[in-house]
Amino acid sequence: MKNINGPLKIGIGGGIGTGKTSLTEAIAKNISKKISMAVISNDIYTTEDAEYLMKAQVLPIDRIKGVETGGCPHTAVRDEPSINLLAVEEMKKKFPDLELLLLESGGDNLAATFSPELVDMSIYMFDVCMGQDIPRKKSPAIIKSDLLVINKIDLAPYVDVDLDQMKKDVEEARNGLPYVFCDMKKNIGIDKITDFLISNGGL
Ligand SMILES: Nc1nc2c(ncn2[C@@H]2O[C@H](COP(=O)(O)OP(=O)(O)OP(=O)(O)O)[C@@H](O)[C@H]2O)c(=O)[nH]1
Ligand SMILES: [Mg+2]
Repeated sequence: MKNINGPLKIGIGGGIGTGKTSLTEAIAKNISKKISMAVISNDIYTTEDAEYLMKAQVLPIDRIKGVETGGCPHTAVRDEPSINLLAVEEMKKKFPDLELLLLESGGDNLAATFSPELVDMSIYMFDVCMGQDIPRKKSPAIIKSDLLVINKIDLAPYVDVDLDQMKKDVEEARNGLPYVFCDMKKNIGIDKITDFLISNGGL
């Protein structure tokens, strides 16, 4: 039984609008037929992202839960994650066979990380529109997340980002840890992310 220790819990964090919900949607489309999964999506005052995922019909409605954090996104996933821990327990109870649980944080800053009490591994996202120098600025999320996703590579020419240079800077910041350059609109990089979850998360 794959979920002998409960579902693999993956945190997806990153800047506002970088593509966290798009990634959640893509992962669900890619593997939800083979793997029992659910999503917990954080927003500050609404359940907008959860509603988006429900409308997109990527998973049955009862496998998607919106959490209204009401404050700084990182508080609810790092400093005081009780609201999310409750949501995790609720999903585990509803779906005892659950193998994968994705927890999307609200959009946040470069220091956003997840409490190890809440997730087993974390994915951090930034997008090329945030600027050429983002990987050089480093930060706990860029350096230490289990997987770094650099999204919206399709937009690099429009925001004067040199992807070859960005790759060199990412390599240096990650110091051997994995990363993936993605274009969610064209589904580029998604397979590498799901492969990472399957091989490193034991799915
Ligand atoms: N061009 C381009 N647009 C993208 C890509 N990925 C996501 N988007 C668009 O970027 C916008 C924000 O994407 P979301 O997935 O909602 O981002 P998010 O990180 O969940 O946003 P918040 O939860 O509000 O912080 C949407 O309009 C997406 O369609 C990409 O690879 N390329
Ligand atoms: Mg979102």
